[in-house]
Amino acid sequence: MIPVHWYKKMKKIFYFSLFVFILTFNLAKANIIDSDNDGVNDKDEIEIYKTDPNNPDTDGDGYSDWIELNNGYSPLAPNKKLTENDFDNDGLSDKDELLFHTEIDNPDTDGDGYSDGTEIKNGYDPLNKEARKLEKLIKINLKEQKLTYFLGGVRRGEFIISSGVNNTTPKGVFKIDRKIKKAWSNFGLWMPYWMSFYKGKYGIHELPIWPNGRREGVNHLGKPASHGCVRLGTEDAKTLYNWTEIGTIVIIH
Ligand SMILES: [Ca+2]
Ligand SMILES: [Ca+2]
Ligand SMILES: [Ca+2]
Ligand SMILES: [Ca+2]
Repeated sequence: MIPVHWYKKMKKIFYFSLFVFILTFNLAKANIIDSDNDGVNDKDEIEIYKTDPNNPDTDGDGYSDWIELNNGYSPLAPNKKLTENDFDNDGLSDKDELLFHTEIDNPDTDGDGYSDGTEIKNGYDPLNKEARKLEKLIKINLKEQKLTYFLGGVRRGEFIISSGVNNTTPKGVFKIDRKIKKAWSNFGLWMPYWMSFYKGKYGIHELPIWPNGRREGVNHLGKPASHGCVRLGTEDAKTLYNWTEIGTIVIIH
């Protein structure tokens, strides 16, 4: 005969297993369930996109949530792209919120008192209460003559460059070690927004200016023309200069 306490124990185990099974089953179901049949599952609608899981066209503009999301439009605002909409008014577009995994309907995802937009603008992790910075990275593709920069692995922009002729731009992994707003070159011209990545020898800077005010290499953007530095167009150089920090990694390939 089975002792009573054993019987009770078995009964407990059975009900607990049943509970775990039902829970797992429901969680799995929630992942695939799509109540309004718009192609976006309920879990993602609720947790990520903040759309109505029971309405295939949340913003009522005639396009389903799925169509909008897959074409770069906001399902929360008629006729607005994800890049143009800022649902929670935190200074970060809905597109960026999705890329950085912050909450579209919460202006301060990590609750540290700084908005998601402010954190990204200043290079901080919007998902961490601690004042932790996200990694900044500049990638330079010599073959394509393009510079791309990333924050926390998210691409923030891309510019056309003009690198050194005859493979004079060094390849490898470097770090920005110096920033000078207007540097003087040994070749007798100014290099605005100069950022050295090779002990002051090579850098990224704006198209140089001769002492008489003439801009050098305007027509050469997109092809190698320098002595080894990486040149950028006027607005681009300023944008990158203001974004980059000493220590920002530069990968040249
Ligand atoms: Ca749905
Ligand atoms: Ca819609
Ligand atoms: Ca937000
Ligand atoms: Ca925050």
